[in-house]
Amino acid sequence: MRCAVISRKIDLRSYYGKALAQIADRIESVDHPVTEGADAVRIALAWHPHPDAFERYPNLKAVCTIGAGADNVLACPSLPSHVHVVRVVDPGQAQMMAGFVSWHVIWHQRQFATFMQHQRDRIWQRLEQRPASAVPVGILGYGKIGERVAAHLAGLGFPVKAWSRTPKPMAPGVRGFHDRDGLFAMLAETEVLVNLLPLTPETRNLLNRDVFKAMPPGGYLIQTGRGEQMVEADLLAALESGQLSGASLDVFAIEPLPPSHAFWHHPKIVMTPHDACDISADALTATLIATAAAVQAGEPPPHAVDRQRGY
Ligand code: NDP
Ligand code: OXD
Repeated sequence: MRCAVISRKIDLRSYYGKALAQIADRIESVDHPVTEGADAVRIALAWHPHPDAFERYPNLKAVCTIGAGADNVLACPSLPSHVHVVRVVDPGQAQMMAGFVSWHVIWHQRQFATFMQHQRDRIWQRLEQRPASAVPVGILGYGKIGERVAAHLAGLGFPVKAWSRTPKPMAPGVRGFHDRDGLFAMLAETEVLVNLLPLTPETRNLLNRDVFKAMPPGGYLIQTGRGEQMVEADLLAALESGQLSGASLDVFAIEPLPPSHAFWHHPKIVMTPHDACDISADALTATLIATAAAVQAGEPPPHAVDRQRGY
C-alpha cells in the first residue's frame, strides 16, 4: 500500500526513515508532494501537514500521526471529512511521560530551583523538605497517558487527582473528577497541576487566570498538553503575583518558541522543546501496518480518533 509522508515542520524521514524502510515490503512510503501515482496513495503519515496537502490524494482513506495528539492533522483544512485520523497509542511513550512529569513534580517538591541558585551563589544551606504526601497533584486528562502518569505519581506517594470529560473508574490512590464544577473542586486541592489534555475547542485557553486563581497560592504548573491550551499572559501574571511559584513548559503556542519570547529567560520557568516523550519506531510501524490492514479490509483502523469529539 502506498503512503504519503507529509510534514511542513519536521523531517519525518530523518526521524523514521529506518522504521519506514523496515516495512517497505508492505508499505511503500513516498514523500509529499507525490507527483506520480498520487491516485495510488491510500494512507498518509503526517505531522503538521501543509494546508492543501490532502487535495493531492483523491483515494486517501486514513492519516496516521506520529504522536498521541492528532490536533494538527485534524486542523488541516484539506483533510476530507471521510478520512480516518489515527493516533499512536504507545505504552512506552506514556511511561516516558510519567518519568518526565515525576521529575518536574519532584523538582518543585524538593526545591531544586533554589538549590541550583544556591550552588551558583556558593551557599551551603539545607532547606526544609516536605514528603510527597504533602504535595497534592492534579492531572488534567485521564487518558492513555494521564492514567499512566497518575499511577506513577501515586506510587511515589503523591496524593493524585485527575480530571476527565466523562466519569471514569480510577486506579488505586487516584481520585477522579469531571465537568466544570469537578475541575474547580480539584483545583482547590491541587498544588501541582499537570496538563495532559488533547487540544479541542473545549480545552483551548483552558489554562487561564481563573484556573490559576482557583489553586492555592504558590502552586506549580507542568504544561505537557498543547501550547494553545494556555493563555501565556495569564501565566506570566500568575508567576509575577506569586499565585504560581513556577512552571515547567514543554509545549508552546508557537513552536519553535521565538528567540525574543519572555519565557526563555524567565527565572521561574523551566523549558523543554516539546520533548517530554517520544513514540518508539516500533509503535509507529505497528500503527501503520494496522492502519493499512484495516484500510485494505474496508474497516475503521484501530486508534482512529473520534472526529466529532476532536480526540
Ligand atoms: P487520550 O485521548 O487517551 O486521553 C485524553 C483525556 O483527556 C481523556 O481522559 C479525556 O476524557 C480528557 N479530555 C478530553 N477533553 C476533555 C475536556 N473537554 N474536559 C475534560 N477532560 C477532557 O490522550 P492521551 O492521554 O494519549 O494524550 C493526551 C494529550 O497529551 C495529547 O493529546 C497531547 O496533547 C499530549 N501529549 C503531549 C506530548 C508531549 O510531548 N508534550 C506527548 C504525548 C501527548 P475522557 O476520558 O472522558 O474521554
Ligand atoms: C504527541 C506529542 O502528541 O509528541 O505524541 O506531542
